[in-house]
Amino acid sequence: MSRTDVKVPAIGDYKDVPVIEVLVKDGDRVEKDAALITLESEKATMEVPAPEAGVVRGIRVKTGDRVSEGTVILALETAGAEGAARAEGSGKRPAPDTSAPAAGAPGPGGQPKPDIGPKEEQRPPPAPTHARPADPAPASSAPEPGVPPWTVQAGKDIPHASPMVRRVAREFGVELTQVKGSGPKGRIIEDDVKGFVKQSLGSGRRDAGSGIPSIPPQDFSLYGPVESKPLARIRKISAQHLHRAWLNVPHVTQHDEADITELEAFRKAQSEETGTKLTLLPFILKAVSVALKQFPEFNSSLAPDGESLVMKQYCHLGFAADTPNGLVVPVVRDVWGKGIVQLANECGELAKKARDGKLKADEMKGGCFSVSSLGGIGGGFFTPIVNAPEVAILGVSRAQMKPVWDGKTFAPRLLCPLSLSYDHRVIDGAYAARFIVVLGKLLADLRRVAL
Ligand code: CAO
Repeated sequence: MSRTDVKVPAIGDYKDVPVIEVLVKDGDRVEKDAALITLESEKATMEVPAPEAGVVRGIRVKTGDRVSEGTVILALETAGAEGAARAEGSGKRPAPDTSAPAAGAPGPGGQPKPDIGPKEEQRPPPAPTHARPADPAPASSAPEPGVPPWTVQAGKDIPHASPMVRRVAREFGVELTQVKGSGPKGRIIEDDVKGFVKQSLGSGRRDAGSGIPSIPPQDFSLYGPVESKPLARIRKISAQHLHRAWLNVPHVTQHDEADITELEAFRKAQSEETGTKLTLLPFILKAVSVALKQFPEFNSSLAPDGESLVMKQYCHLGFAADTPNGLVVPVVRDVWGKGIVQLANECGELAKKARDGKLKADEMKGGCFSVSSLGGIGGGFFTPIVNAPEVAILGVSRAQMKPVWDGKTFAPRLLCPLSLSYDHRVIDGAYAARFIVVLGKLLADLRRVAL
């Protein structure tokens, strides 16, 4: 057994660098190159590695102490020459030579190594970890004279955290750019990571560890005045729901235009005759319900194990309603059994309740298929997000009068843009195209609804 003092290796021109973490304690057995302490200069953090395997004896530094090149940080009890010989004799691999290459020879990462004194003091250079967020990105990876290689890492967007905290974050699958640091100068400490994990679990967030690269937070106030506006509860709920659907459902959107010239004339005439304000929406719902009967896979949901379809023997249709607090989707029940006037009345009541914030949870449940109508507002085709576990949604945009070739001449026709998004796991493109063609025919000639 022999005892070796482990000293801070060459760290360029830096002096009095603070120790921010002591990663070992007396009696710990460490492997060669295991991190012993973490130092932090103004520009970067780095770990001082164990020069060889051994047992930690007599730690001489604590967090907050300042060290420079040559400061003894601890003693390491090692097997020494005797132990190495024994290891060799017993067939075990002896510890590799830890002496550093000659001054000027490339070190790890191809960087020239600074001269670090007498041979017995030569150690592998401190493990580079990360540059501080405020570091300007260097123009090249070559170190400036007098600057140790580890300070030259690019890293403008790399969060400020010690290697140990990074390890903890890696273990939990936490993206450090998402974590707010509470340590000195905004450094992320272990408790920040743990707090983030707790919060993520509590809020049902899935971005930690989901494998989806997160968007690094930005300080927008750097570019102009900003203010914070809390999200309404409905918006937060629908955001989660939409995000979940977007991530789970492989979407395809099929567009088409339905000729609603006759339907529009009928709608206006019936509004007058019945005294009920009939918008396009109830007609769309009715036509969709008939198309769903012909294409029952659109009226299904994928079983959670993905092995079968749940075919629904009923037809409840949701429609997206724009409210001051965000998007809600009330559901009209049993559309197969209802006429246009009844559907118009129910849509009107549900839309009013939605705007007044009086919809009950039950009135938004059980939908088989949804319609998102932006026709009252304007705009062309769009790509609605499937309201999972439903398998499709129809987007309806504002109808416009357009010239249509009828074989002899161009005739003015009122064309309504339709955008059908569907879950490609359940519905094939050809099936979807047939559905939208049939829907177009139903809307073009409402008599087909009665067939
Ligand atoms: N083309 C032409 N005109 C249309 C039309 C279309 N596709 N759709 C509606 N219109 C007309 C209506 O007929 C009505 O005209 P009149 O007053 O002359 O009769 C006018 O536009 C207003 O209709 P409306 O949109 O208020 O009524 P609606 O029954 O068609 O729609 C509702 C009700 C609740 C769907 C709607 O108010 C709404 O909230 N739409 C927004 C849905 C939404 O936000 N979707 C996005 C979800 S994804 O982010």
